[in-house]
Amino acid sequence: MAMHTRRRVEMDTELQNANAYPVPSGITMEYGTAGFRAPACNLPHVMYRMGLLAVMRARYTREVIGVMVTASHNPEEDNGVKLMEGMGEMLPVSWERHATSFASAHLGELRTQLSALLRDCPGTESSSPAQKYHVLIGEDTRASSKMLAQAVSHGVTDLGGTFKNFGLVTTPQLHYLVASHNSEGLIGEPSLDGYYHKLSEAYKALMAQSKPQPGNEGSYPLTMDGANGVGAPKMAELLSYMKHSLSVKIINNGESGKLNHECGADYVKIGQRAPKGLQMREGRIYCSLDGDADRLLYYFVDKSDTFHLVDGDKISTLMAIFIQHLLKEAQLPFQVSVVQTAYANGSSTHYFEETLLLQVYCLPTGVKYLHAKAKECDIGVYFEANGHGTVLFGKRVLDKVAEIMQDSGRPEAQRAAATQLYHTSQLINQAVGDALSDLLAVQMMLSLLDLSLPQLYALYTDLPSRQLKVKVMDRQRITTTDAERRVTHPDGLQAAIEERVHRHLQARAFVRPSGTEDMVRVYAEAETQESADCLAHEVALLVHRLAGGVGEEPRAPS
Ligand code: NG1
Ligand code: ZN
Repeated sequence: MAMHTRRRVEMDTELQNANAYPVPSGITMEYGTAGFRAPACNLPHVMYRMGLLAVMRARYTREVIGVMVTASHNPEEDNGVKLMEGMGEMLPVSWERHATSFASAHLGELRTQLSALLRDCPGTESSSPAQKYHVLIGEDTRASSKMLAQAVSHGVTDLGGTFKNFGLVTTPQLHYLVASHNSEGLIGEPSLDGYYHKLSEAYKALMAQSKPQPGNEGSYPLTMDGANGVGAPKMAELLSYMKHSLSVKIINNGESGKLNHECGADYVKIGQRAPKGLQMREGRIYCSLDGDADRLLYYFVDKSDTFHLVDGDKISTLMAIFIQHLLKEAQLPFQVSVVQTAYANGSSTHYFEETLLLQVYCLPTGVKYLHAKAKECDIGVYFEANGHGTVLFGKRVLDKVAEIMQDSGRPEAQRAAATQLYHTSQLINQAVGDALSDLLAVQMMLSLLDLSLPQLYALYTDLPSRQLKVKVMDRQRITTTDAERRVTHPDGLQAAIEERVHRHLQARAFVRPSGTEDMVRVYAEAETQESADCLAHEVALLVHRLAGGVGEEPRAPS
């Protein structure tokens, strides 16, 4: 049987569509922080090859695999692809290198690589005729997504796999679909209806347990910026399941504006400003999604019209406080841990450690790292400052929660708190950061804690920060250590950064190559905005000078 399978992939006829997807000359790509991302015109061959790889991975894991066609917050002209599996996790790092070498393999090499993978990965070689290798495909709203999703499906069928293309879905919805398929309904029905049903029922159950606080939600009406992406129509669908338990005004819904253009979570976060055209008013609250709805940020203006951002760090603060409170009420001795990246504001880390007395971990950028760490915790709250994150509940915790819920001998308050923990674990997407699920969770937690968004914002004061980008000849020449907080190469760069940092108060700075753009990212924070801006510029200059900068030197802040 193994020999038969091996021969099949080596035969020309088995890769019927391969000739339609030649590798363009001069293009090599790496499977980065979030899969492949590039201008859409450079991607058809990558998509086809990811269809092939998805089938190989399905053979190996014996699970349904997901392939999402999206470039998230990148401009409309870009696109991208990432694979997901099992309970919705990202492709493991050990297979990212197969993805990278498949992506630029010409036809002959591709066959050789497929054969090598069949040979080297136990499991990929054996196949029973009854075993179906099934791939779920999702697309975002980009004009190129349909054609690219079709290229994925050609790769799938060329290796004898079957697929279902769900068309327009958010990235987290595809994660849910993959996880629910693989768990045979245990986490919910494997359909969009199942997704909406699960979220809306959990939300309603939690809100039903809240003491009536008339006017709470009404006094903070929510406006959601959909980034002109897939999150807008999907939020509208979710609202139709909410039966008036939540009302959200959706703007930038994609009917006229361009995807991620002057709107969306990335625009709001980087510029610390509202999406273009939005007139903010005191007393209202606002949030922004990114292009594939896995990031969420909130914001508001105060009396003097000053803009305030409630970023991923503050959202994790809310979630940690809420869960810590419920654990206490439920008399459960479990630990809440917080997982961050180096981009987390220093004040948030301080608040978690010193005020909430929680364990904080710092991991390299990329939710796959954060997710893996959070999974090791009793309850792991992880958010990137940019608004991508979720809360994971360990099995030990959920088992104990179930036990208390069912034990009628326990005090009512303890059982109520355990029930709320259970519904919270159902509301928050356990596979991946999910803007729609996070939005419901934030609304619910603010309401149940009787906390306003400005009150959440005021729990601690962010240190002023600045992010810049520097173009260099080869960004991979910069290597880092200590969760990306220190540079190890080129020589001298780290010492020079430290020397600049010491000139500022409460300062910190680091640089790392982006995994999604051909840029080096610079981050600085300090006691004042002026100081953070100045430090970021100084460090950007160092990168340009010591790490092969391209074009003009970064300009000083005006
Ligand atoms: P890169 O380009 O590697 O910095 C960005 C974000 C990540 C993550 C990925 C995937 C920052 C600083 N970086 O990665 O956190 O969200 O995109 O979308 O926000
Ligand atoms: Zn995204």
